[in-house]
Formats: sequence, structure tokens, C-alpha cells
Amino acid sequence: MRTLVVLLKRMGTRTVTDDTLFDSQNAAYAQAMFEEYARNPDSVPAEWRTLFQNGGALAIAEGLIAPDQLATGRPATSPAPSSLRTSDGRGPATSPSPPASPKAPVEPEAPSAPQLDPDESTPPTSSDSTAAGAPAPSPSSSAADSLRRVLPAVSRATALVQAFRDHGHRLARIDPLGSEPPGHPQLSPAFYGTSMDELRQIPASFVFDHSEEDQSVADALTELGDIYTGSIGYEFEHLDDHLKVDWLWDKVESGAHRPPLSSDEKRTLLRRISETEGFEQFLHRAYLGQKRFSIEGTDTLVPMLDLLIEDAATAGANEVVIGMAHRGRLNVLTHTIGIPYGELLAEFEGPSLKGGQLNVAGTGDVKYHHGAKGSRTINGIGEITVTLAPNPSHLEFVNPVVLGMARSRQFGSVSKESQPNPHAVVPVLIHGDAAFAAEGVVAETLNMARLPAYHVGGTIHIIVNNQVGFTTDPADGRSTFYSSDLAKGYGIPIVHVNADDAEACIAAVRLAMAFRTHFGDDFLIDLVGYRRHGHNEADEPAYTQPLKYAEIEAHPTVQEIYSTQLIEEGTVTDEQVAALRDECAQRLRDAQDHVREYDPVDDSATDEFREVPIVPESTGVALDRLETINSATVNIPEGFTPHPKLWRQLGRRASVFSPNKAIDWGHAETLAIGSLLMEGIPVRLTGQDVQRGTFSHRHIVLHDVENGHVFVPLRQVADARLEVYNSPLTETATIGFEYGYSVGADTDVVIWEAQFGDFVNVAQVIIDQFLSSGLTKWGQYSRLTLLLPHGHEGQGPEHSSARLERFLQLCAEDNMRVTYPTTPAQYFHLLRRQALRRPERPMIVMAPKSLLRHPSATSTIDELAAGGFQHVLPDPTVADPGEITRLVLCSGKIYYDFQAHDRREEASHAAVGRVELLYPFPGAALKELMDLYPKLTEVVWAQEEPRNMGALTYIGPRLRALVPRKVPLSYAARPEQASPAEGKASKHLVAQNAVLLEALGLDGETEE
Ligand SMILES: Cc1ncc(C[n+]2csc(CCOP(=O)(O)OP(=O)(O)O)c2C)c(N)n1
Ligand SMILES: [Mg+2]
Repeated sequence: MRTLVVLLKRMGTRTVTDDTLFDSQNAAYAQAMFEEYARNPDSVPAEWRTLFQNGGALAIAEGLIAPDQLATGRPATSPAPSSLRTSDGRGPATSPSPPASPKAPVEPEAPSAPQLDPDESTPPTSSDSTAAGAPAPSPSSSAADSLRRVLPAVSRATALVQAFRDHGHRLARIDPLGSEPPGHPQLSPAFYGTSMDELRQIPASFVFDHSEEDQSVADALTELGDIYTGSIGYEFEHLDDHLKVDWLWDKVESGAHRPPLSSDEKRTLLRRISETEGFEQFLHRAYLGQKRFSIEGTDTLVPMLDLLIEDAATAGANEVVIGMAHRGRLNVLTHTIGIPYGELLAEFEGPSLKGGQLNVAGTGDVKYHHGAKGSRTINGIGEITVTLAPNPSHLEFVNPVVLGMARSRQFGSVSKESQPNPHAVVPVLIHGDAAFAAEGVVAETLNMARLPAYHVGGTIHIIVNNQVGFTTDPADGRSTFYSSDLAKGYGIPIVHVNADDAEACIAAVRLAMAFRTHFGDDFLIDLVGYRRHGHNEADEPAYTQPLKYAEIEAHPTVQEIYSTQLIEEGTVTDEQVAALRDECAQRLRDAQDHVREYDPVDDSATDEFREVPIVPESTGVALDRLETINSATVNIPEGFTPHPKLWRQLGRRASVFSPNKAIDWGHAETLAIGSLLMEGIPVRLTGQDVQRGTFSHRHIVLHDVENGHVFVPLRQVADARLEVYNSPLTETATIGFEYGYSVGADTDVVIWEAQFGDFVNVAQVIIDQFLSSGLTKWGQYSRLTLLLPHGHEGQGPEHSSARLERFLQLCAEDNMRVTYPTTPAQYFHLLRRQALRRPERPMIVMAPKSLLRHPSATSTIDELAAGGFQHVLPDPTVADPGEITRLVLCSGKIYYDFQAHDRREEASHAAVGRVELLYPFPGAALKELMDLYPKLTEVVWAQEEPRNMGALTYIGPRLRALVPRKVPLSYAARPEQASPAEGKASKHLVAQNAVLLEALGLDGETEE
């Protein structure tokens, strides 16, 4: 055990640069002001008077001493220029302390030790603060004098104790490779103008709440030194919630998270470490050079997860959901989830033996990306499910997905009162040190932790910190000192733990889980180790980190370190350690011997079930039911006052509710969501400003103009949970979260809406790696719906395109649905169909902007009451199909531009058909449409997007295959462009007009 003295020696060589001493300095000044105020309130500035009024409760709460508790007759202290101490409640501030420069050089002269007996009656010396000519001291003033001499010393001691709590982690021995901790200037007594000699004379009880009699501050600091500067570094000083900080200090300093392990527990820990290491060493020998992303160097992750799962179960969890990247994943798959060795070894033997839970339909994925589900039985508690989410190579992007999965499973039922139970599912995110510090999705996800829409009751983050990212050193990979520093901004407690100290690693988990259970908030463990091999096992790390790898080669494994420790303690013998190693190796050899007989569990039956189509014949909703929903949305409770302008707008929904009246987009959406809720289907709608709707068309949540209360009318008819949340200004993490949520909740309607469709490309990784390919890679089902406002409306290159072409390019093997509805009724049926049909698939909707209020883009209630979503819509303006020779096919908003064009009648031989479902390609419906027009001589695909964008390159070849050979097929579109749309509205009109005329086969002016 190292003592404080050792630490101090180390500190002695450092230059003091930190100036966070203000608190203790200001306290001295504040106390003087307090006393001055007591004598004459008018003599202190107004802001001080505020602090001291009403008996000075505020000041006393800040740690000052009421003047009447000190002797009277103290001379005025000459005020030093200083500012009011901040009221963060953490500073020592128990007394005045002598002025000292915050940037004092190292080792200032230590003051002489104060007399600490409060009863001592020695008169103060002339060097004491009593000014010449002051009244003679009374008995009470001698006690005050004594206090006055003691308190500065106590103040100095308190500041030092505080410094240990705040900065002690910078002396912790967290690097297994033995690098020197950086230290911190404030950890020297000299920094505060005190000395060990002085600290030995102050009873610990003056500074600590709980301390032993006879203990001095010096003794207590020695203990603190051991706590704060051992194998765990504790970083809590950045938390803004002081209840949490106090709780953490209490736990850490009382050692509650580090109960001594029993011999059995130690042997179990050794066994787990031996299994973890044995597995990697076996694979290393048996499959030399094959990638496995070994965990060696941070092996303790596996027993850490054991305890985490056990603690989660004890706190009432039925599931732990883990997200992690490649590093150590195979070890976690087998030892944490329980995938048999045989199944993993089969993966190494060759693809032909893929099987069991790893055998998903489609392309599948490499072995270190697979997800899996297992269960653990915890003694005395029962079973707990442990899920490892599949993840792509894209580091950290699985984070929001895992949180979404966790939240969806935290709901116990679909009932409308159902609230997520954060104790039921514990999310765990395992990060890489390079990726955590540098991938933006990490910050996006951390920011969600305390938002009601995304709250999961705390995520346990573990950085598997091997101090390197591929070949990049931390110095080139981040601007922060610790890899974990980002988490500080989110007020997350952080512990750094040396991965070679197995028992300390366990303690870190115990603290993390106790914190989550108590506060329902995130906690981060920075597991500091090393990487024994290259980035993967085919890499030569010495090319780039030669010195470090020479050191690592000579460094004992954690199994060696811990077994040596247990042998020395007498917990195990040499022979037992050797037997344990042999046993681990033998189990793996046995599994390998039988790998070719390995009979994987076939779970494909489940997938087949999920693929059995359920297609509702009609998605219409009976009129009386629609009426009930409508009334609910226009009836507000007594005493609730919505905004009058808004209420006039929404109030119209009551008057238009009759069979032939036109209803708009927002109205149809409300009725669709209401109908699903009435049928007991939960709906979750999130995105930026979705409660109102970017275009002010939704107003699903009302605000009382008098008191700000909110009211959600649809809840009055709901028979299921309705979650409607405005999201943070984030796309990647929010779509990732909703994707995960939809994977976890297969019945719920989960909708994410973009502010404008353009912004979906911020989340391109989630679209590419999860939404479009999760099913084929991992068998992951989702019915997430993305509403992406799209359309060329003269608003510039941005705000025009949801990049339809990108979604269509990703479509294959029936992986998702891409739609572009043009009427409220079509949208109504589409939403309902998405909720009611199987197989589940993600759905992309090119959503309207101007069509939200377009007088022609309306539907009737009758259209909602019957029928369903039409893949293709014929031209309703065509009176005689026999006259039609030209068929213009288009999708979306441009349809209305055609019908409203002032030369539309000149092209009476042309019909404009709408392709409302783009993928899966509606070949049959298009064929039917073409058959309507027997005299067809030409077909044109028309789109407002440039030729290199929109649906053209997707739909062109498909139409060509469908349109009769003798009928020419042409395209009308903006020319190929690097940017989707014109920056000027006038240019937009010209370009749009050119497309329309070309499609209708009319010559025309195209100038500006
Ligand atoms: C988004 C993304 N960019 C780049 C890569 C390539 N890559 C794979 S592993 C790796 C290094 C990761 O370092 P770290 O996060 O420290 O994890 P470690 O491999 O050390 O466990 C990189 C750059 C990737 N997988 N994902
Ligand atoms: Mg790393």
C-alpha cells in the first residue's frame, strides 16, 4: 500500500498551475463580510446583504459561520479583492483561511501548527489578527481567537481532502503497463499552505463526517490516498447533481463497493479469467492468423459482465441488452451469452458449418458481428435473458439501437397507462477507446439519456480501453486526456480501472450497478488495459508500436497475475492453477474434436413464421369509429384553453366530418393513428418538432395558452400506448434508437419524421447498415416508418430531396417498402397497412410539404372508410381511356403540377398515372394501368428530380421490361445535376415547367 507521503514526494517535483483554490480563499473573505454585516448591514455591498439577510441562512448553508457564534469585538478585516464564492456546495468553506496565491509555487512555507484545544485560554499574540486598540478579550473572545486559529488549518485540510476527491484519479495506477500517472498539483499539502505536521494535529472529525476517534486528518488522508490512488481512479467532480456526488463519495470512501471477496469468489473469478484467456489462446493456436479480435489485455471484461448480469437480476431485471464492437466479442458470445464452443469453432472451421443462432437468412455476417440471445440462471433469483445486439463494422453506431431495444422491452404491456420500467431491462454499451472519443454518434447517444423519449433508466458504459485504435496512438486520436472525457459533459460518473487488477474491476461494476439502481442514470467504466496482439491476429503491431509491443510481450497476463496473487495468499495452489488451465484447454479440444458433428439449433422456423404474409383485405375504418375518433380530437376538457387561431384551424375538423367533405393530410393522419390506438396497437411518433409538425399541420399535442398544460386529444380514444415526442436535433442516434425500438417491439407502429427529408442522410449509416440490411445480415425484423418530406418546391438545393434514389438503390430481396403517396386517403391506408400486415418491413415514405394544404390533395371520409392503399393510381381526369395514346407515369407531388398546368388540356391524349408504391415494384398494378389504355403508343417516366436522382435509374429498366416492346419509353426529368434543386424559386419554375411540358409532349418556352 502506498501512503500519501509517497504520493507527496512524487508531487513535489511538479509545478503548480491549477488555480481552483478560489473557493477556500473566497470563504475567508466571505466570512469577514458576514461579520462586517453583523456589525453594520449597510457597510457591505447590496449583493452581500442579500446573502446575509434573514439570519444568514444562505451563507450558513454555504459553510460560513454565523457571526454570533464567534466572539464579538473582532476588528474589521480589510477586504481583499475577490468575488463571491459560487454556491456549488462543494467547497470547503468552513472558515476563513489565510490569503494565499492560487498560483503559489510548490511547497510554500508551511505555517506553524495551530493550538487545537478550544478551551485553551492563551491570549493571542500580537501576530494574531487582533488589531492594536481592540477591546480586551473576554472569555468568549478567547474561545473565538482559538477558533480563529484552528479554522484556517481546518480549511486547508478540507481543501486538500476535496482535492483528493476531485483529482485523486490523476494519481491512480490505472495503466497495467505501468506508465506514471500524471498527478495533479492540488494533491500536495504545500499547495494549500499546510503540511503533514499540521494535518497530524487536526482531528479527522473536524473534516470528515465519519471518522474514528484519535484519527488525525493526516491518518485519514493516508487512507484516502489508498482509496483514490490505487487501481481505480474515481472521477465525479464534474457531476452537477450533488446528491449523486455525495452518494458516490460515501460509497467509495466507505468501501461499500469493495467488500473482501470470499475464497470461493476469488476462485470463481480466477476460473472465469482462465476460461477467457484459455479461449483466446486456444483459438490463437488452432486457427493461426484468423481474425478474432482477441480480448487479451482486457480479459476482465468477462467476469465484469458476470457480476453486472447478476446485479441486474438482483435489482429486478429480466434482460440485459449488450451492444459492443468486434473486440472480445467472440469471448462474450460464448462466455457471457452462452453460445456453445462448438458453434463458434464451427464458424472457424468454415462457412459450411454455420448454424444455430448464427444461421440467419440472406447474406449473414462475419462471426464477430453476430448477435445472440442466451439466458443465465442466478442463484436464488431465477433466469435472466442476456442479449447481444448484432452490429455492423461501423463502430459505435449500435449504441442508439441498443437503447431503443432496451426501452421497447421496458414496457410491460401495450396498455395506454403502461410506463417503461427501467429496472426490467439494463442496457450495456461496450466501447473502444479510440471510437468512444471520436465517433459523433457517441455524443448523440449520451445526450439522449435524460430525455423522456429515450430514457432507459441508465446505461452502463464500459470502454474497453486498450490504449490504441488499430495502429493509432491516443495522442493522434483524441484531444482529451482520458478516452472517456466526453462523458463528463453529460454528468456521467466515471471510474478508470486497471484491467490487471481483477478485483478492482469487479468493484467498479458493483459501484456502477448500485449507482444505476439508485439513480437510474448512466455510469461509465474506463477499463484500462492493453492489446496483446495486433488490431487483429494477422496484424504485426510492432511495425507501428515497437516499444510498446516489446513491453507487452514481456508483460504477464492477468491470469498469471491473479493466480500468483491467490497462490501467495494461499487461496489456491500451483497445482490447482495448472489443473484449471488444463481443464479449460481440454473443454475446447473436446469441442473441436466434435465440431464436425456439431448439430446447430435450427431457429429458422421462427423466421418462416414471421415471413408468413398477413395482408388485411381492407384497411378501411367504419364511419362510426372514425366519427368517434374525430369527436375525441375536437373535444377538449373543460377549462383547457388552446390557442384560438389553432383551435379555429382544428375546429374545422368537426365541420368537415361528413362523407363528401374534403379532409386534408394532417386530419387523415390523426384518424389513422387514432384508429390504430383504438385497436390496441401502440404508436410511437418521434422526430424534430413532431408534436406540432414542422409545417404546423399536426398539433397532436395541445398547449393551454393560460397555463402551458398539455393535452393529447387522441389519448381519449386510445386503448394502447401513445408516445409522441419531439426529438433532439439529432438524426443518426434518433433513427438508430427508433430502429432498435421497432426491432424490440414487433407490434408497435414506430414512426420517425424528418424535419425535411434531406436530413435523413445524416443517418446514412443507420439506413445502410441497419434499416436496409439488418434482415439479410442478422435476421432482424423492423417495421420502422420514416416520414421524409420531399419535393421540389423552389426552396433550394436543400429542403427538396429526401434522396429517394438512395433508398431505391438499397432495395432488394423485399427488404423494405418505399412509397410516395399523393392523397390523404392513400397515406391513411398506408399507415394502417404498415401496422397490420406481415412480414414486418421498414417503410420509407416520401412525405408531402405543400400537399399538406393543397386544395386538390384531399380525400373524403368515405375513402377512409373502405378500401386500402393503391399501389398505382390511374388518372381520374381521363374521360375516355380509348383516346389515350400517351401515358405519363410519375410519383408524388409532380402529379398535381401536371393537373394544374395551364396547358394540360392541350395534351388530352395523355393520361398521368401515379406510382404510389415504388418498392416492391408494383409490376402487376402498372400492367393493369397500361391495359386501361388500349391505344397506348408512348410511355414517359416523369420526375421533378434530376435524371441522376429520384426514381429514374431504378424504375427505368423495370418499366422497360413491362412496357410492350413496340411502345417507346422515354424520360422527362431535370438534366443530371450535382445538386438536387435550383437555388432560386424563379429558376425552379422554369426547370419544373420544362419537365412538365416535355412529359406531356408539348413544345414550350423554357426561359426564365
Ligand atoms: C466508423 C468506423 N470507422 C472506421 C473503422 C475501422 N476500424 C475498425 S477497428 C478500428 C480501431 C478501433 O479502435 P478502438 O475503438 O480503440 O477499438 P479497439 O479495436 O482498440 O478495441 C478502426 C479504425 C470502423 N470499423 N468503423
Ligand atoms: Mg482501442
